[in-house]
Amino acid sequence: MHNLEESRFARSRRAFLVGLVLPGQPGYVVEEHLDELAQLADTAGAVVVGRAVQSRKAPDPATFIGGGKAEEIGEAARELGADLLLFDDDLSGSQVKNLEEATKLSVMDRSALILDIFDLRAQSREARTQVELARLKYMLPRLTRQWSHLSRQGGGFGQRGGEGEKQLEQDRRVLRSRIRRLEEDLEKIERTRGVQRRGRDGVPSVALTGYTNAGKSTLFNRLTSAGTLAENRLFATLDAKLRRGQVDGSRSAVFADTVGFIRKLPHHLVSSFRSTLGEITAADLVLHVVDRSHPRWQEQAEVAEAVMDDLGVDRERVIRVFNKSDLVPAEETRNGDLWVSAATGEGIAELKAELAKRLGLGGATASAAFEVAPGLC
Ligand SMILES: Nc1nc2c(ncn2[C@@H]2O[C@H](COP(=O)(O)OP(=O)(O)OP(=O)(O)O)[C@@H](O)[C@H]2O)c(=O)[nH]1
Ligand SMILES: [Mg+2]
Repeated sequence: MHNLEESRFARSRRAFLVGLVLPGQPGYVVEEHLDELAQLADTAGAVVVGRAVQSRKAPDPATFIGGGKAEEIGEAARELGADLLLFDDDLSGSQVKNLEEATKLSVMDRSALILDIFDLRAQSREARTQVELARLKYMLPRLTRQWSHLSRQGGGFGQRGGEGEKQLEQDRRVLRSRIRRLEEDLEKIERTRGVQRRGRDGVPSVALTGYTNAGKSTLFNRLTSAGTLAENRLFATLDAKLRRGQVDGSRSAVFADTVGFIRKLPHHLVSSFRSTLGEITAADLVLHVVDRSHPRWQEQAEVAEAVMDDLGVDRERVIRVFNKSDLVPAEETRNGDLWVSAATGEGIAELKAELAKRLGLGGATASAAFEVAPGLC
């Protein structure tokens, strides 16, 4: 199995980015999407050497961008010393195969790149199990007779006729049984999380969520004085982190820092990360952190809201907070929205007051609820 995974890694590769513009889509949006893809590539450890955008009426079923264009891009990319083509959209197994043939380069799609990053970042057993499950589910429909890396590993690549089919069927069976085993492991982990959560019954909980790099961990640190890794990289946080923080005076809540979302997040990742994301669905309040200084903050906020809807988060429980106010002209920040700068601490007191209000922490009689369950740091 490892061969397959190694062949999909972006680390230390020289990557050339490819985007597709469809009718009605402004070119600058695709460029901004490629900027994000470049950030993803960087996070995955690749060096970006160039990019190209192709306009078409519709994706080409065989090669996504069209055969002629593929050859052209392959040549341009090879001239720049690229050894990997990164596509901003999802490709089928046969598209990858055809593109690799036409360009003589390795080809990876956006989902594979995101899975690669998650794989790099996952540390806990829970996160590793979730990432592996998502990866196997991604691979399963993409195993084709021509493009079966498992077969290649087993020495079966290039086999003819029935041999290849048999090998492919065997590969699929191996994947399916590994998927089942991982799902069972995750169910156990999820049950444990449920038990732990019940142990905190009566303690108000606030989950931080939002687009990747919005500043969730930085805000979490502000709210809880925790030393969680915050960095200018996508998906710095994969494990949900729990910690208590003061909301007002003597009273506290349990805060959860969670994995960030991104445009076109592979849906297998969302379903595989169900146990981690459970912190969001189970929380009394959800703080939706938006990097308001980002040129595409609206799209990012919509992406996060769509994932929350998918997870079944009740919108009533969501508070939207605009972060990075220090990077936004002051006049824009006086509009009645909740503005904070997790970096400078500006607006944090107002945010806490809003949290206290929404959690109903107004009266002294409620103070019994703020005894935090043992076992929480
Ligand atoms: N200027 C400024 N930078 C901020 C602010 N909040 C966070 N940052 C920076 O934004 C980057 C991302 O912050 P994180 O807290 O890691 O973001 P995150 O949402 O946890 O990201 P992931 O875990 O990767 O999804 C870091 O470089 C932070 O220093 C802010 O209020 N102002
Ligand atoms: Mg984080």
